[in-house]
Amino acid sequence: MSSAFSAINTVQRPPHASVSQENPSVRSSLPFLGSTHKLRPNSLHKNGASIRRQSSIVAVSDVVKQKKTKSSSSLPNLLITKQEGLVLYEDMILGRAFEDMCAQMYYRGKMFGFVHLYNGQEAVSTGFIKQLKKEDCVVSTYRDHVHALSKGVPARAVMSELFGKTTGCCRGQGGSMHMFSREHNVLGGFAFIGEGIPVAAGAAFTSKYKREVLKEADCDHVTMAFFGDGTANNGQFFECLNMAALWKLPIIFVVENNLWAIGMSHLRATSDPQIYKKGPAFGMPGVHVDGMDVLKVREVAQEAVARARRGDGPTLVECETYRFRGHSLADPDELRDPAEKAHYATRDPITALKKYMIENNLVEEAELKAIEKKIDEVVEEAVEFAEASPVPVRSQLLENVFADPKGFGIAPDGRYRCEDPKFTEGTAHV
Ligand SMILES: Cc1ncc(C[n+]2csc(CCOP(=O)(O)OP(=O)(O)O)c2C)c(N)n1
Ligand SMILES: [Mg+2]
Repeated sequence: MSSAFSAINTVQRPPHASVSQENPSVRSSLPFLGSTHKLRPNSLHKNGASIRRQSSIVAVSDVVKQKKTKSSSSLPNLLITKQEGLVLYEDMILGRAFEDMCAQMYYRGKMFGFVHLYNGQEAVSTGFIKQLKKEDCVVSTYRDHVHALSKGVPARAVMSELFGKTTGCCRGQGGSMHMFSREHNVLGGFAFIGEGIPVAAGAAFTSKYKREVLKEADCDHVTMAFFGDGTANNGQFFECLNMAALWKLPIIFVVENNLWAIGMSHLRATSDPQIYKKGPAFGMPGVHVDGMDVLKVREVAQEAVARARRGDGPTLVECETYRFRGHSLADPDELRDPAEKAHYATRDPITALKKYMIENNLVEEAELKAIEKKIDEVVEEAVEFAEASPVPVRSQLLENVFADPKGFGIAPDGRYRCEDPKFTEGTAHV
C-alpha cells in the first residue's frame, strides 16, 4: 500500500465505515495553512501510520514522500524530469502573465463585465489539466481563463474572447466568464456557482455510456470539474457527488479552496471546513493537497486520473490555495487580512517550482528566463491579435441565446429586433 487512494479505498468498502467513525486525532495529521488557525494541529498522534490505515483520509504530503523513491523521473529521488518540470513551469508562467495582462487591459477599458483572475492558483490548473488528453473534458467557473489556457486553448483566442471580438473562442459572445472550446473539450466557464458541476457529471456519464453501452472500448475519457470552496456548500455539489459515486463516473471534483468566497471566509460559511472529507461520505476518496505546490498537486492528479480512466470512479480533491488578487478586478480587496495575504505570497507556486528545479540542478536560471521571455511575447501577440480583430455584427447578439428567437429577439417580420436602430436606445417597440 503506497498511495492515498489505496488507503482510502480500503476504508470506504466496509458498508458501515464512515467519517464519523474515524479517530478524531487523524484530523491533526493534516496541516491546513495560513489563516485557518482553527485547523492547526494541537498534537500529532505518536503512531500516525497506524491511524492512517484505519482512516478514510491521508495527508498527501506523505504520499509524495513515499513516492520519492519511485518517481517517474529517470533521476533518483526527484519528483519530475527536466522536461516535465519545464512543461509545468511554462504553463504556470503563461497563466500568470496572461492574467497580469488582463488586469492591464481591463483597466484600460478593453474588457467588459466582471473579470476574475487566477493569480496564485496556477499550481491547481497546471497540476491537474496537464495530466489530461485532448479528448478529456474540463468544466470551469467564472475564474476560467487559465483553465482554458492549460487545456490548450490558444492565448489569442482567450484574449480575443475577453475583448469581445469575433476571433474569440466563443466568437466574442461569451466573454470572461464563459470560455468554451469544443475543439479542446473545455465545456465552459460558468458564472452561476455550482452550475458547471452537473455539466461535468453529464460529460463523465457520456464517457461511461460510450464505453459500456455503445461498446466504444477506447473511450476512457476523464472529466475534471473545477470549483471553489464557497461553491462546495451548494446542493449541486452534493447531488453530483452522489450520482458520480453511484454510477462510478470518470470524474474528478477539484475544489480550489482559496479560503474565501468573495468576502465570506470559508471558516464562517461551512459546518466542516475540511471539504475533502465529504468524498468518503459518498463512497469516494477524498484527498487534501497543498494547492501551492504543483508537484504535490500533480501527484494527486495522476492518481485520480488513473483511477477514473481504469473505471474505478470519481475522486474528490481539495486543493488548499490562495488568490493573490481581489475576487474580481472590481474588488478593492480590503476584507482579507494583510498578514494572510503576505503569508501566501511567500508560498507563490511559481517561485516554489523554480526553486525546486534550480536546487535540484534540473535547469539553469537562464532557461527559465527564456521561457518567461517567450511567454511575454505570446501574451503581447495575443493582445495585438485581439485588438486587430473585428467586433461581431449586431445580429449575432441573440444567436445561441434562444432556441427559437421568434417573439424574443426576432420581430414578426422576421428581422432581428436588435437591427432596429432604436433598439439600443431603449425606445424600440419590442
Ligand atoms: C448561484 C449563484 N449564487 C451566487 C452567486 C454570486 N457569487 C459569485 S462568486 C461567489 C463566491 C464563490 O466563491 P468560491 O466558490 O469560493 O469561488 P472563488 O471565487 O473563491 O474562486 C458568489 C456567491 C453566483 N454567481 N451564483
Ligand atoms: Mg473561494
